[in-house]
Amino acid sequence: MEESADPPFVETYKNLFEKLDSNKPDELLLVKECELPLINLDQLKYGDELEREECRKKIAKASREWGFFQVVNHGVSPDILGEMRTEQVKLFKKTFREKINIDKSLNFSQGSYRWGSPTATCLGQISWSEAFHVPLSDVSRSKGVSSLSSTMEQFATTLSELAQTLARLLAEELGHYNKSNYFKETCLPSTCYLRMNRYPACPISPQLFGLMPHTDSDFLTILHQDEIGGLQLFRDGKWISVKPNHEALIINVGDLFQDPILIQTWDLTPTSDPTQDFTLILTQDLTLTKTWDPTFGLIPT
Ligand SMILES: O=C(O)CCC(=O)C(=O)O
Repeated sequence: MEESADPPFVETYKNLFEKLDSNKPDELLLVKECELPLINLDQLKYGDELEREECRKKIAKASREWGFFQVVNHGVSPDILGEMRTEQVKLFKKTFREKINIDKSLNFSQGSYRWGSPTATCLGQISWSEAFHVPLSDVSRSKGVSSLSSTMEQFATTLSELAQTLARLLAEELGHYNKSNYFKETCLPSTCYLRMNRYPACPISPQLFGLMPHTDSDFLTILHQDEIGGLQLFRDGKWISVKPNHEALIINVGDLFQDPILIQTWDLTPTSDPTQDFTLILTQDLTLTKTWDPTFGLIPT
């Protein structure tokens, strides 16, 4: 029998499934789809002073009002996004056994591969997903080991430049104009991560989370979702679903810049296309040797 690529979700959680309610929960039916504010970064790169200022204002407004926005003309070419996605699909197609051992062959730190929720004691605590969560220091160390690691390195470098630009703009929004090196010094490669997520279809129930509700405890997260989507955020007292835009990157202003915003993923409907239901994430976090300076301030909402 062919070995499975999927983690052993069903076997692991079978006792919890006994408590399953066969009705679709209201929350799933009621979630509305929304489009995040869309910002064209060409204005920032190629615009005159007035256009650049207008773009900065749009970023600040979206951060204040949503804590989330999407950017196009972000500098990450469709080619590199496509190559990264191809490598991601190939990686997750490996058997579960290969995935749990892959850190050695790729020179990644132990535990880079994760799946499910080890401590779940009820259905609401299960994250029906698997991920490679790789510090950028591992990404640069492994460059050249395989086509995956070289592509990851290229992808992470471009995304990090974008993250640094956006973080600097947000710091300026908080009145810190002299912090041009701040993020280079505080977001070191060991505490910034490239995460590749996969949300396998759940044969048991649509009631389970792809990722349980959480907040991003970093400066900034950049996310690319495929056409399937599934990302939801909590806004004005209810969950809303973020409409996928394949050309755009989603920016989540993290907890170090703003009051925490709850996010979750929730779309485990089986798809006929095995190259679907993946996301790519870059997180920019504080290095462990630095303590956060609370006078930095939070973007008011
Ligand atoms: O994959 C997504 O849409 C969200 C991922 C996420 O929130 C995470 O990896 O922390």
